[in-house]
Amino acid sequence: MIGIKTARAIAHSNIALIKYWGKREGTPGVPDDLNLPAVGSLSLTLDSLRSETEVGPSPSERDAFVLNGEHRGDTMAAKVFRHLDRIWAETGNSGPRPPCQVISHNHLPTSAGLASSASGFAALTLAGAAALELDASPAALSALARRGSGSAARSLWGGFVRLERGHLADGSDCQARPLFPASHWDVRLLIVHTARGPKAIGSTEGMERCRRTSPYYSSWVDTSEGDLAAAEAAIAARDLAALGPVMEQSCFKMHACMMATYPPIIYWNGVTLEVMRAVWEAREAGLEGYATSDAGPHVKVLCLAATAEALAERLAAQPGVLAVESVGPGPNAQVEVFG
Ligand code: 2P0
Repeated sequence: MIGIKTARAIAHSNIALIKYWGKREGTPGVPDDLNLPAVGSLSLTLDSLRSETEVGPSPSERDAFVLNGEHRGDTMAAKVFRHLDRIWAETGNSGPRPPCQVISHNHLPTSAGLASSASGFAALTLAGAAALELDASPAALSALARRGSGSAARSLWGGFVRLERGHLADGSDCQARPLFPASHWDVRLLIVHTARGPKAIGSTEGMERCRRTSPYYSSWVDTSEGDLAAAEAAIAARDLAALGPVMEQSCFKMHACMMATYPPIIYWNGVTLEVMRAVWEAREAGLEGYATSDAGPHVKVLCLAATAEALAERLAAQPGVLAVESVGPGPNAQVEVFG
């Protein structure tokens, strides 16, 4: 039996300013397991919201997964071990993968539209690759993280990160790259919580339903590259008034595409919409913020650090809002190997 190391990784969550939604249709002969996105995306990595994952030899003959102190044997555990199998396959080792123990802590609500899969699969990829001694570049690790979850490819780096759609059938050019570090721009993302509990429909299923049934899907895909270029230029110039409208429109195009599926997919609740209106009203009143939302009912608002406190206070006073967290740009993911 081949011995493995123990490695621990920390990866921070990210929120897409220009969204990823939809997967490329499979190429004959290429496994769907590559999880190739139909569009590129651009995100902000978040401080304080993070996953910490340790991968090491299992004390028993079987794989074991512990999430937030609880042993899991469900579909989430199956996804974790499938991802370790992918990493193992990349090492070129023959024979079965040694049984692993994965111990993970999510310092954020799991599966509530706050991107736990992004930080979770990024940390798992880094810790798994170090434990199984895969020699791979950061870009190759990003492509590997993408196979666990598309948004995870972006969580390897801090600050502003872009994931290219890529065009190669094997997905090797579908990798994220850091655009600007966290220190580039002192912005805040206000996370406005509007509900408790997990989301109603998983992203993977939602994306597939959009591709199959939404009449707006092709427009969504066709307009993404232009949004990415405009957003990247606005971030380079630290121009919030240029970034905000593109970012809001990317969000609304994605949700319009979802709503037009059959059956419809609506991740928002009434409070979500009221908060968005409150963001626009605050903007008119001189508190500049721009809204986005993901596969869940929470609203995330991008603003400058200097505006964050006053805007957060105003949004927290909105009826139905449960909490508002102010989060800054986060750092690169890190990994440490023990013995
Ligand atoms: C994003 N989302 O760009 C978009 C915006 C949600 C809305 O990436 O199927 O968990 O595992 O590749 O990454 C959420 O989907 O999806 C997501 P899979 P993932 O952040």
